[in-house]
Amino acid sequence: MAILVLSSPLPAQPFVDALRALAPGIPVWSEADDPPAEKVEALLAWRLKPGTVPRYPKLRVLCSVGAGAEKLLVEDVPDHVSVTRVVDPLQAQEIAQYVLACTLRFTRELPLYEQQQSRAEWRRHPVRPASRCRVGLLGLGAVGQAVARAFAPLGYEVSAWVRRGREWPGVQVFSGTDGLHRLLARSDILVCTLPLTADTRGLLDAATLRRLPRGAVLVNVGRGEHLVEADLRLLLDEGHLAGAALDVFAREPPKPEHWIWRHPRVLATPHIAAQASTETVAQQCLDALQRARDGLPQPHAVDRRAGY
Ligand code: OXD
Repeated sequence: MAILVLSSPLPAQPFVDALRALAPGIPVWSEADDPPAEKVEALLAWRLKPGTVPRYPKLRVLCSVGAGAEKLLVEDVPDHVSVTRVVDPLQAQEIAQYVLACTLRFTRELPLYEQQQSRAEWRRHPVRPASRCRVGLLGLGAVGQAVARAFAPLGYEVSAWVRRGREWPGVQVFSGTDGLHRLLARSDILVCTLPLTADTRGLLDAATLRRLPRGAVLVNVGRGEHLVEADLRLLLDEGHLAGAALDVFAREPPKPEHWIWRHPRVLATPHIAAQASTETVAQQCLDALQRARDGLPQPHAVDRRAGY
């Protein structure tokens, strides 16, 4: 029985090497090995096409190489196959660092000072008061919580929109449609940390973004499909939004001619806000396989109905 790595577009070899190093007794293959399908017990993958899973009749567990697993939730995954995702506290911390760095870049006017420096221009601008740097988080899961903790010492007010209302120290929490509108109206920085589900796809459209205060900034570390990219462009060009930091895109990478690469108010990064270590991914895949063999619950199971 074996593990098959289907991590495309991420290279498979680092995952294959890490799995082999941690479990020398288990055969580990990549697609290039053309493995016998009836031997595959676990798939480690980033995205799957319909028709892939039924090829492996002995499959027990489907492990995402990422924190998000929505691209594995294809219709033909049988109920007895567990779907798991990576949960890495360091990853949440890295995303919080990224969000903080992007936010401060905009709120402390670093692009402006970089332009001035290129002209050897010594000109001081007033510091934007914290009251105009209110942070609104979409989602307060492991990532949202790490982001909230990172902002706590900076004096920036933090609010969050969650599916089910709950208390969180130092964070004003909103839920429901009315709650979303209230959160948007008070978010100078809107940070999307949501999982991608049927309910959240396309949430960041013109109607939503227009509810932000004029001059707001969007930071998207959720999924590219949360954002209607053309609507973002409209709001940036109208001047309603002052900027956007995007680490995720509907198509990754965006085509070279995509406007997003060249827009002066966009910071575009190649899905690097966090990267779980290959060792962590491999270890969690091996644990998931062992638990599936032993009939134990999966601590990092994806709830297929909720979609995350
Ligand atoms: C993700 C990841 O799921 O980078 O986006 O892990």
